[in-house]
Amino acid sequence: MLLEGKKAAIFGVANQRSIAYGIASAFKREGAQLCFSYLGDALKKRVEPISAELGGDFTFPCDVASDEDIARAAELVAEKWGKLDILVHSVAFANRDDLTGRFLDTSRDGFRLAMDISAYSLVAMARAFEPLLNPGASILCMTYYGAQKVITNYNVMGVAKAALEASVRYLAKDFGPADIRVNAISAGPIRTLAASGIGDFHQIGNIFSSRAPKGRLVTIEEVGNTAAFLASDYASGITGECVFVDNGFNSVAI
Ligand code: NAD
Ligand code: 0WE
Repeated sequence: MLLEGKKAAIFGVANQRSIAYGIASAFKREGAQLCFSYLGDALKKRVEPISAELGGDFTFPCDVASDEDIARAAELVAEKWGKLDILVHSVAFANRDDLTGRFLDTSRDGFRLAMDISAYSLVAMARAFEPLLNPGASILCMTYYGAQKVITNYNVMGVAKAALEASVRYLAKDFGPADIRVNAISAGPIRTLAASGIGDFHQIGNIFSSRAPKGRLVTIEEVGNTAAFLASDYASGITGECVFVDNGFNSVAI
């Protein structure tokens, strides 16, 4: 088992279709101990049974827009476990109105919200958990190709993911001397709650499947398996990296 004896905190499970659920399942299979955050009481009811199913040790509330919440989460993990080996950030949010039409029309508040929850929160979490992270620890986050190329309607989220990917590189530099790695996984489109919240996932899925070398969507299991590798000691030479799990989509031009 790749992750035996490692303790992982997972942020971003909403339901069994969440990418974070695919990651947690793979971690569980590979022998990791798990704990889960949830956003608000509405999601507590969903996350607790999932934690029970995957043998999680505990769950805790955390709105990543709140430094207090993040500090409390780090205190709780320190209390329960002492140390941590894996931190998973699988969280994003922008106003629905900002994920359609012209990027040009993004308001200051909409831009700030998307950047805060989808990009800055990784920096805030990394700093709060820094004292807990063991040598050999791994920080992972989720990104999307819209950070690197224009994807219609992804708009302010593309800009936030570009900031997230750059943050991964700067964090990797800061954490490198402590033997702590920071990486991003760029997943192809997957029909999760967040993806269903956008207009035409069907069309995006069809375009993706027809252009991707493997001719189909990726699954949360495939993302989970890559996350397990990146969190494992086999990936000890990989940091500041963005690994595509997209069936080859990004490598094709025509
Ligand atoms: P999801 O809806 O299952 O997960 C998104 C999570 O973000 C939810 O658990 C939600 O509670 C959490 N969240 C939102 N605002 C938050 C806040 N303020 N504080 C704490 N948590 C908050 O959807 P998903 O597709 O699994 O998304 C997970 C990650 O994967 C996101 O970063 C997303 O951008 C990324 N991603 C998704 C796809 C896709 O097509 N689904 C592709 C590439 C990358
Ligand atoms: O990162 C994402 C989705 C992130 C997201 C989704 C929502 C929907 C509901 C952030 N904020 C919100 N806010 C809401 O109110 N993905 C990679 C999935 C996604 O989103 C798109 C995509 C794909 C793929 C938006 C436009 C075009 C393609």
